[in-house]
Amino acid sequence: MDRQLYLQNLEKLKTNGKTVIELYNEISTLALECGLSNAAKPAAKNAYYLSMEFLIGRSFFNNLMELGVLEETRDVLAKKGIDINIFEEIEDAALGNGGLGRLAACFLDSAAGLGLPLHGYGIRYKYGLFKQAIKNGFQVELPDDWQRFSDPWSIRRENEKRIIKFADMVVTAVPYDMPVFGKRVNNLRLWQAEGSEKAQKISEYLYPADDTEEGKLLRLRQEYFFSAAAVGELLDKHVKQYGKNFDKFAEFNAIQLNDTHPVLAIAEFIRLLTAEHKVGFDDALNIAKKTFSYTNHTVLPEALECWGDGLVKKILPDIYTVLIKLHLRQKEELVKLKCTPEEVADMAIYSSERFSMANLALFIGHTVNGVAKLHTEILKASLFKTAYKYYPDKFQNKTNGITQRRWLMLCNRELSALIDKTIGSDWREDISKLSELNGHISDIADEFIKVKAEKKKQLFDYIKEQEGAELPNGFLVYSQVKRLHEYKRQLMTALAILEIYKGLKDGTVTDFQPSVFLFGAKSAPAYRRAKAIIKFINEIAKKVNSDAQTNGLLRVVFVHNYNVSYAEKIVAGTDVSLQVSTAGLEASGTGNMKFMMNGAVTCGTMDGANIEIVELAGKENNYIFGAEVDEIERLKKDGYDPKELLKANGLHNFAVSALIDGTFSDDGTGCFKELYDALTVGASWHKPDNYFVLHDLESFVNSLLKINADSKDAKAFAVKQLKNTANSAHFSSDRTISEYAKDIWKI
Ligand code: 26Q
Repeated sequence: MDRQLYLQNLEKLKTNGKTVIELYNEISTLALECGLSNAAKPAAKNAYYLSMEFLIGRSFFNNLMELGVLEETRDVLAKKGIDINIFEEIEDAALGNGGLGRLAACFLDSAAGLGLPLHGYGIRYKYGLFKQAIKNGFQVELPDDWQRFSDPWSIRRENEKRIIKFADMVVTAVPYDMPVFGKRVNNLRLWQAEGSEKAQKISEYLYPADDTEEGKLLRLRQEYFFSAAAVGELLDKHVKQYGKNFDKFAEFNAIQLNDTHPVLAIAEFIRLLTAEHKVGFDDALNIAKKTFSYTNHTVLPEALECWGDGLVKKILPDIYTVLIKLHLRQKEELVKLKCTPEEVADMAIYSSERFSMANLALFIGHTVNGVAKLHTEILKASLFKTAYKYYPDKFQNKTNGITQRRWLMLCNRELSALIDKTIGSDWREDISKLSELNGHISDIADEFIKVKAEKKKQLFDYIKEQEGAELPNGFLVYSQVKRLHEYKRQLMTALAILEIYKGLKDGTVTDFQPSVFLFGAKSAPAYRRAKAIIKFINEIAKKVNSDAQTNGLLRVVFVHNYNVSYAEKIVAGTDVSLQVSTAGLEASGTGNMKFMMNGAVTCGTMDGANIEIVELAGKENNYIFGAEVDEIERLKKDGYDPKELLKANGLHNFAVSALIDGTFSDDGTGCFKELYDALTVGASWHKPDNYFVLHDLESFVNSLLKINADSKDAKAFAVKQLKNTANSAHFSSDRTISEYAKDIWKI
């Protein structure tokens, strides 16, 4: 079916008496057929992105846009008396936790948009990332039953099932294909586990953690399940097409490992080649080395997965044998390279009874990449220092990106229209053209101010509907939306708000532009301090919002269920993007790029991609504060005493004391005291103020106030915001994916 036929069928569609869900399914199915009719010829060489997470969000609007029928659909439905926005009720597919999963979704979008053959492999979780409710200020997790509206964008492939064997059970992996539309139609294949009740459990839940080690056995099963299904299928396809000529496998296939989670794919690949296809171990190893590459997304060592030998031996005995062989072979190779025993231990695939997935990926991967310049430098200088010494040529940087189709064209039609009007619409095909805006910034500042005001109004309306909180027009919007983690320092923002609040009350902060601080964040359910921070922010919001003396100037809103669709509204309606991680700890960040593209200034530390953002958009158009990596290193080495700092700084002392002096209630849980202790004496084997919150707090508050003052000159401030949009093309995932395609996958 082509576009014309889709529109004819849509015109004919009977809508009377149908529910939103029925209409959603019928229109999606029509559009899917229209999209599939245009499927591309199979490419000679394909790349595959193996990822535990694909945080795709809502497909409806995005797919209609990619198929070039969104506006027409809007019009046809309007003629039938239906507002297309009713489909906002449709659940997001939240098959990911945060940055890593959303990046995977942006990459698929960009590859299809550019016509590059990149396909995804992952898990079709029955329940995605939990829905967050806030009860009494605390996070409560509710199941995310995203398929209850049915799933019209997926196609179950009954004939392409695979059998995955564990020592104690057999599981059927059933593929569901989600086409990815663009210049070509690519495929995201998600495997669903079927069979016994125990088997089905494998694809029941997404792990709602981004660093903890709970539920190890089930997670190991998940990782093996989808990795084995993917490489098994790729090898079978190869045999069908080219026979058992595996030397050519890497000429036709590139496999990217999204962090350590799918690294068992390497062991399974070698197991299949040697055991099933009778390839010698050396040959199998060499083929693997030409096929796999690995991306690291975090420097936190606890997030690099290791598997206990007992567990692996028990449920995956053949994989255990392959891993031990790989370990022995690696040792031989390292001895030949004249590594010291310490260096061998540091890079070992197997040590202290555990298998290190990162070390396996570093040994086999032909390429290893970080996700922003600073992050890649940190990998080379510390986390993977030894591997870098012996395999320097493997290391590359690939700074992250975001798809401008979802994160500008779809979520900000008004700004997109202003860009069209100013420089023409070529930027929609070639994002590098966005820089042409640089020549027109002061001419369009006034119009931009209007667009921003409109997007803010839409955001405030949505917040009113979702949260019941009414925000006055004209407020400056500061936003911090991302996973809740101590290193991301939402606690520092909370303390800064308290200091500003106090300043407004006692008159030390004057001439303040009315401002709202928006937060959105989910905490890993077992991460106690992160949950305490959510409660703390909610308590602050309650107090600040109900204070008649100041609530005309300062508001705080914690949105109760932050997700991709909420993000689309927040990034468009924000003035100031808060990216305040402890320097050295945020690998890249991608939210920072979404805000930048939509014309927000960044208030942030020299961390992750913030560095590249301000390099391109100009330091003078953004607000950088806080310790840089070198200083953090020095503070760690020489020691740092937050208690001294509190003694010397009354304002900080006031804000931190609010955790324990009865200003706020933690409902008797003691969780605020734990936050206080973490800042002052240390918690969980960490040093006091492990994330240097108090160290950076003063410069942070000054930065927030400077932004507030600068915003008074509306035009000058709009110019800064527009400079960010105009220079954001580099952070398109089109650029990132082109680099992967050229430098790593050779597709
Ligand atoms: C590890 C072990 C056990 C259970 C879970 C995990 C786990 C799960 C998810 C470890 C890490 C993650 C996710 C990490 C992540 O989202 N990292 C983010 O990746 C983005 C894309 O590259 C970056 O922009 C962010 O800076 C980085 O935090």
